[in-house]
Amino acid sequence: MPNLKPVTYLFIVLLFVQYACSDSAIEKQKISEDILINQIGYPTAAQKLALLRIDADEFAIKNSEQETVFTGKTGAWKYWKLSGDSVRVADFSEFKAPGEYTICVNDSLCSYPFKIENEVYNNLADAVLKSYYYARCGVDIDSTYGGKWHWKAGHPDTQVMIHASAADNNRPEGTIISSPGGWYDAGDYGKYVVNSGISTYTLLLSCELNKKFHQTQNLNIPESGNELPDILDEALVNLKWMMTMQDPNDGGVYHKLTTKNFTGFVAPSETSEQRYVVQKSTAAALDFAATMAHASRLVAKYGMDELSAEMKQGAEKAWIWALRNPDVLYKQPADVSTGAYGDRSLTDEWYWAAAELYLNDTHNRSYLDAMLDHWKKPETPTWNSVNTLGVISLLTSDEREKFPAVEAGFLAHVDQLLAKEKQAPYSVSINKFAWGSNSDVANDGMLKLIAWQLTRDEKYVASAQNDLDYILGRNATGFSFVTGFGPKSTRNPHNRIMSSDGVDDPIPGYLAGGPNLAVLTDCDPKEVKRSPYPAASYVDVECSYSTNETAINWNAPLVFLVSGLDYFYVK
Ligand code: 9MR
Repeated sequence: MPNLKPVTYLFIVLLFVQYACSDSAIEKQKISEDILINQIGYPTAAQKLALLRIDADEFAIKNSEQETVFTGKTGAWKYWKLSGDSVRVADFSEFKAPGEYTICVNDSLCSYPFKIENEVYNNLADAVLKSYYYARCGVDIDSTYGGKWHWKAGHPDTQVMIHASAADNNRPEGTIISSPGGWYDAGDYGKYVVNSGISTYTLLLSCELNKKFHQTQNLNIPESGNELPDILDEALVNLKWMMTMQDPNDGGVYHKLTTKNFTGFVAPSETSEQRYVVQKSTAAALDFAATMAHASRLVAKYGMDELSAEMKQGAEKAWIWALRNPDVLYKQPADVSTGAYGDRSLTDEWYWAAAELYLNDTHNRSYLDAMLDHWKKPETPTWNSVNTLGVISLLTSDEREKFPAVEAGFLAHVDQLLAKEKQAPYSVSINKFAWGSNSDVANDGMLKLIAWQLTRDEKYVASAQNDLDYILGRNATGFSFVTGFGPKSTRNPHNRIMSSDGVDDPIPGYLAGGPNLAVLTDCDPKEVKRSPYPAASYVDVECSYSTNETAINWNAPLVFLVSGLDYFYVK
């Protein structure tokens, strides 16, 4: 033993402690993608669950100084046949101190960092709604509002041609009409009435039911600062376009406005193909009637009486057209290959439209009769299943008391969602993975928050939190499916604007469609491998239109879910 002074010993010991406790300890810690978390974080009071695909009986929550601030035991292994893997739950709901943390197991494997704080979703809520500003058709997206994402307008849609399938005596084939504005539907440049209906309605619903949250939200869009909430300004962009899709001669509504075939991955201003309105359909008329009837009530509350009257009249005319043309299903013309949104069963559209028109005119017996004729058990909404939207409108109106059976049906569906979630190893209600599966998760979450608004039972909020956790990373793929949110989040969505804007980072706030097995060959299967399990079959590559596209009907329930949770926790 060398003869050193005590102070030198102390110095050596300190050096060792520093080495052991900091650098080497941090080096020792590896980020593990097998610790699945909500990559943005959890509100202070929320239920907080992570999932582990690692064999560990205990877990630790560590702060940014690597200090353990909470420990817990993990749950039993549970196998999910939809993801083909097993997980153990780590529940740290009890831990409520705000800050930035990781969750670690076996001393060395840690998650990505995440936050615990009350307003943890504010930026997310703004971005998911602002995605609609970036989806505006026919306007310059200016850097004042768009930041590093900006481009020149394309698709003015002032010279749109009547397609043969839409021709009649008043507007023969080739007639030119003007139908500017609105939002691009998805990763393509089309505009589709059926899908616009549910998307716009869902934003209006968030505007109404999460009113307090939206009232103070500032998105930095051109209309910000006017007397309307930004979410209503944004919804009006699409409502005004939808109004141009109604034929003033007979009240019928064109199904869609697109080119004949999908255009290439070029910027909006570089496209020049002729755009057409294609076929009037009963689904388009009914979705239009429902959305306009609903919007007419809301805009009246903001003093827009003239617009309200116009919308109400448009809704009634579309309803009458539908009564006269009850079975005009959309049939894709031979020379058109853009999206079909071809619904085959319209009971739910009839119900939704009847309910909205009834709420505008409660003395009109025919709307009530139509509702009774088309009653269907509530289910999670999709573009082709919209009866539950009518149910929600009824239950959140002054007429609620008159519809106890409707309310019971709605709550029964949501309770079933909660029962499914309890059974599911990933603590999520979804158990069928269709194209756009992430929107089904978001819509489940929306319904749960509405159930909370109706009952004030907080079990629904905890369950909605699980849906958001899933979307933000606690799922079998380990991806946060919202662009720009989360260290491992979607970066390469199937979206023509993002592909052509010259910016490497995706525009933030877009929800990717999510895992499903609908089309396994959208990318070259030799180059892009896909999981055979529905809950895991997602790839973050541009070619995967079936798992990685963005769409207005997928973001809309996410707007509701994030805004609603924010409203709940921050209120
Ligand atoms: O969301 C739609 C999905 O339910 C269908 O299975 C799929 C195929 O018809 O189409 C999806 O909608 C697409 C639309 O047709 C065109 N724009 C992009 C939409 C999202 O992929």
